[in-house]
Amino acid sequence: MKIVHTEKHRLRASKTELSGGIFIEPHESAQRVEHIMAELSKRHHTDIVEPRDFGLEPILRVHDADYIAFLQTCWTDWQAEGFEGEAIASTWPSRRMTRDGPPRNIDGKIGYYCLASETSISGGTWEAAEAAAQVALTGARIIKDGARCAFSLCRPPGHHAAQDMFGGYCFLNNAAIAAQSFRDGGAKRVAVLDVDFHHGNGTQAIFYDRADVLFLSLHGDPDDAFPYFLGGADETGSGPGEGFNANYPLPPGCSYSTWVAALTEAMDRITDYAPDALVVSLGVDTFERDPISFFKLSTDNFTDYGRLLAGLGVPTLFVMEGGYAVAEIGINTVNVLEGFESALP
Ligand code: SP5
Ligand code: ZN
Repeated sequence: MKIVHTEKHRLRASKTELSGGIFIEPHESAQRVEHIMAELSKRHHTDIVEPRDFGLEPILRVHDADYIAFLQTCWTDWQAEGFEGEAIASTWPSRRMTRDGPPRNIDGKIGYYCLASETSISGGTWEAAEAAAQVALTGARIIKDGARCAFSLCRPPGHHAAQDMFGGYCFLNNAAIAAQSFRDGGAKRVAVLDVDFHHGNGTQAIFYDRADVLFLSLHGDPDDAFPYFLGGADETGSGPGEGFNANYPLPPGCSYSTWVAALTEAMDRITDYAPDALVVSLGVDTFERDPISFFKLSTDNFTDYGRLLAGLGVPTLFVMEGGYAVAEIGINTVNVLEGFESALP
């Protein structure tokens, strides 16, 4: 399958992640992509293409213009304020604070547009995020042009980013931007299946009131896992989107058999929906040795579910999301892709 990749991911080079009250080296690092690229090369996947530039228009179909302007200027504004460290939110419009809209000061503004403080913004973050969105759009284009599947090796990831919020290592919702581009390219129905360990709160929020994009997510129960405040099984969509959102929260220690039972249910929902295209938010942080997650998938399990996904018979775009067991991220990711390809007719 064609793999879309750009070295511009390296521009996302934040030095800090706020974790357990201290600053650590970010889990979401350039090494992740290096390991995936090395494994692709080792296993002779050589059909690697650069992203095309589709401009801002398809990004603005998903994200608010004021949010994009914030991302573009955040780092400059933060530095102009005289702060020494990376840009990190500390004050939010939380319950019982009723102001609507962003304040002028960047320290307030970043809280307005932020959903989790582990993610800091530094020079190059916008440029890398924008390039990752183009990687997703290029993958969608390859499928619109007739391919059965493609892999968009996006970094930074995207599924936590909502219309106007960043966090969870995400800035632009690459999978949602790709899904919307399928719709704008004439697809009647698009399904987004999120198999990252974490709930895809951003993707859910973006499509929650719409019936033309079915969102399904398997993830650590938000009672126990980030992003905590969305991802319950009772969230089924709103208005015209009622019935087009499906969450499968799963418990700590979740085995592959439990996980794949939920996947099978989700796949049945996709089959009933009969989408013209499928976007898979592919996080491999479901791995048993992932440092921030609590599922128990083995390396072989990734191959197995890759095979199952091919059985849906829908043109499929894989969009890279999370996965922080860096030494195994390449093996697990390529296993999904090879499992998928091995089961194609
Ligand atoms: C794209 C993606 O996978 N984003 C994940 C963002 C997770 N951010 C919060 C991480 C908090 C992890 N704390 C768990 C400590 C386990 N020792
Ligand atoms: Zn994740």
